[in-house]
Amino acid sequence: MRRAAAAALLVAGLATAAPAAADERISAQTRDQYVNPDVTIDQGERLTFFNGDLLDDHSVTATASNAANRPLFDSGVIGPGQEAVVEGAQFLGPGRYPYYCTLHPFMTGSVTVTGAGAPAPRPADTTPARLGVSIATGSLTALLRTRRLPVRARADEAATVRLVASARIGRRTVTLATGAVTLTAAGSRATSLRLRPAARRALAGRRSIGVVLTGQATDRAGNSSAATARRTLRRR
Ligand SMILES: [Cu+2]
Repeated sequence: MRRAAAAALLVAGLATAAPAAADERISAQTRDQYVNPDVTIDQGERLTFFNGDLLDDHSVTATASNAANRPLFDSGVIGPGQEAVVEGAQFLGPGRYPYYCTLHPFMTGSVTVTGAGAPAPRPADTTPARLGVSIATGSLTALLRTRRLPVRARADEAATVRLVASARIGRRTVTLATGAVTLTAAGSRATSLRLRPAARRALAGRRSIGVVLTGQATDRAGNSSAATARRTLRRR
């Protein structure tokens, strides 16, 4: 008796946790309008976009972007009579998410996600950030005066970038400066690395040096990638 009751509770629990079975569909019609712009889905539910407008292409594209600067969900541009999955909607948590048509920004709507169901598990991110680094000065004089090396790092997703600048002086490779920058989203960020005192002494009397800047990025999933920049710094 008690066991049966527990089993019944378990079944009830599974029923509420399981993703909703029903699909939801946004449709467009002639001309340049969504038939049902405001739709409601449960978490994990599949959302599709049917373009019933015989005269134009349209999309369903989230206004908000993710950390990689891509729309939270997007059907892509769909031709007349075609239907496509609104990719990304299955990952959304509860809330209201405005969207628009990338070809006709006056076409707008919203996807409301209820607290029911569960978001689809995201596929593991195994792609490292595309990283670029650069040295933002060519002046050895300025480096010695400010004791800072201005540099820039850019990546196509959020990442922490560790930076090491070194130079070959005589037969030795001298570490000039180290540091790190955090990119909270795709983009570019400038910083300056403090020149080590030992490096400053090693540079005294030099007319020019070849600086190598190495960046190592780690994205939010732990994937790493590297980039290198070289620049000759001269006395000015
Ligand atoms: Cu459109």
